[in-house]
Amino acid sequence: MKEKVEQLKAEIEQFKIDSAEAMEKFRIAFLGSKGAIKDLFADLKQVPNEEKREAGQLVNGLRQFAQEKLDTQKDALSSAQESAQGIDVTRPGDGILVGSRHPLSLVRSEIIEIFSRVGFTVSEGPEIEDDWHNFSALNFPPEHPARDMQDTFFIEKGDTPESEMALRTHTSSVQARVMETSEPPIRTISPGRVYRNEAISARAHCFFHQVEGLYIDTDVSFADLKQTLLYFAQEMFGDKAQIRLRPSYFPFTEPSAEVDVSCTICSGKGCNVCKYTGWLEILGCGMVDPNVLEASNIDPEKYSGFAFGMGVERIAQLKYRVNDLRLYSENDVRFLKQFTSGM
Ligand code: 2U9
Repeated sequence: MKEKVEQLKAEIEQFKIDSAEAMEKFRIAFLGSKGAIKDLFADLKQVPNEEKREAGQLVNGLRQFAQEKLDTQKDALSSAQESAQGIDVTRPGDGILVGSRHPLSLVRSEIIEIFSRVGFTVSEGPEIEDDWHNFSALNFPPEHPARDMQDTFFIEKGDTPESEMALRTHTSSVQARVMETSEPPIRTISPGRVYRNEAISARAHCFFHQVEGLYIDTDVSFADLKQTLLYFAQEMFGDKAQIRLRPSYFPFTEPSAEVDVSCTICSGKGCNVCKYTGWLEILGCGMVDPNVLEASNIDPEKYSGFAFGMGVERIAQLKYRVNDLRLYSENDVRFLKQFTSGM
């Protein structure tokens, strides 16, 4: 057995592996299922018991020797092939580009996260909406300018307002649907894309993103609204943020207000971002108009509610200092790669 092993070892040493074919021949001759080393293992059966251990070690060592030669030659052969093809195997690899999340996605997720912590669920609905859910159920009078071709993209112009279909102009339409199908208490936000018939500029776009919120229950008051919005502003802009409300008008809320946050740059002292007022407008809000509750068969004598709405682009503009709305939809990687995939 010892002599056979020595002889095979010499043959293995002398075997020249200089091509892929030679390598395969080597593998078959020595390591294959019908190869010389397999035969040696079979011969072990005839070896007397007291010599089996030593003989077994010899044959195992030989197999390892042949395998190592095969592996080394394999590496040498592929490096030789690569350098023959002009490949520099020592060159560092190209970095893998990892994408980042879009700033609007980051801000939308953050808004959702903030309101989920105080019990708001997320509702979604169609982008092509009927007149009832986009306008009538929300107390828009028939002659309201938003119902005009100038302001809204109509998909189907009908003979009557009821038969018209349009791209939704706000996500309040989603909440009109929620009110129809669920009983109070309702506490929901609806994030989504909305469309307005506007000329595209740095300050206006024909589509943008909103998060609208709705809370309906017994005894919901304006104080609940103010506290919810203060909580939101401090979570979004830091715990020193303050808010102020200015009276306003929306068809679906009464009373209505616009909400400003203390300037995120100068903390209210006055700077060119807040035009030296110390305040930045962030959202609109109000108590749900009783007509809106009634339109969805919710008893305004029993229930009251507050609602609010904000533009995601506006919040992202304040958080990331983006001063041109068009940047959000141009897909310029120089813009997009500045945002880390933090969330
Ligand atoms: C229902 C009833 C009332 C949602 C509201 C606003 C005020 C508001 C704008 C902010 C900037 C939209 O993106 S924006 O142009 N929104 O000012 N939205 S109250 O009121 C509702 C919602 C649903 C059923």
